[in-house]
Amino acid sequence: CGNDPDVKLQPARKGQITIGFSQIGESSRWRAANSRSIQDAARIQNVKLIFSVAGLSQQKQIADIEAFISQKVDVIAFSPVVEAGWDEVLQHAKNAEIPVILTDRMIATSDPSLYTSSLGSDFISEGISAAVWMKNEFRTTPGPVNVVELSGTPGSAPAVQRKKGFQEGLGDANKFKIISSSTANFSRADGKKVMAGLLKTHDDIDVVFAQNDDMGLGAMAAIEAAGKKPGKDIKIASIDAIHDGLVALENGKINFVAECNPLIGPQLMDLIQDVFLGIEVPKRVDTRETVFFPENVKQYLNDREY
Ligand code: GYE
Repeated sequence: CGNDPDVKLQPARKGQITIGFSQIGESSRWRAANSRSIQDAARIQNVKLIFSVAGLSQQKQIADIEAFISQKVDVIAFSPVVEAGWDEVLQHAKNAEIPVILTDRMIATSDPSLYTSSLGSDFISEGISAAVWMKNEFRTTPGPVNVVELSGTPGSAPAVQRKKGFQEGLGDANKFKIISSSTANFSRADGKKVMAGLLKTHDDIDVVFAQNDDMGLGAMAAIEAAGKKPGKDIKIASIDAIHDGLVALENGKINFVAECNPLIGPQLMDLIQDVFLGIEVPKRVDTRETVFFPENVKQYLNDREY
């Protein structure tokens, strides 16, 4: 394969790589761990990292990426806060011949040539895992089983795809009734507020599907405040596997957690090195993750730093 005359070699670049990374915000332990992983990996690889944080604003992310283009960085990487609305700025990067790597979250575009590769979790299978757990957990319950979904940032890839995966996983198991699906913005405080409201209007909630641990932990607190037992009277499934989520799982207050791994720095740096050298990279790289139950969580808890 090495001597295929049709393979066009990119000019190999030399020297230190400069990358511009635009982070969504620093709103949670998951996100902070994600930022730290990228910063640590850059340091280890001696990559110059220009790191900006957008406070959950797409407008700010676009401005940050435009700034990276003006600074002529070698590679741009970013975690897009929402899926839609990136074509224009990515076209600017393409015109400037700066490769773009999407991390963690995906974009929706009709032109996949606007990015070189994407690296992140399979949000659809995370949603499917939660549904499969639920079908198992309630297999002897005749139903209906009343489900409340707490979803993440509207229009973001994890919110859209986890919902899709969850529905796909439930399939035609129509004893499950999603009686409410509301956003709590991936936030613990919002999860608590939204769940408290739902508990006032519904006295028959059986289970919560929280699209991340923070919202699940917020729901857990609201259920306790309403005098019910989370994990027993109302069960909870969530996604991420941050330390607090795993502790709640061990205590039986959350029943199931699908992992979404934020520690993608080393994989990102590997991709960037290849892209910089002109080595062809896969269009999609999945992060590896697992699922947790009360029975298998203990051994993982001590090592969980975020
Ligand atoms: O699940 C959530 C965070 O984009 C996958 O963002 C990430 C999600 C993660 O706010 O906790």
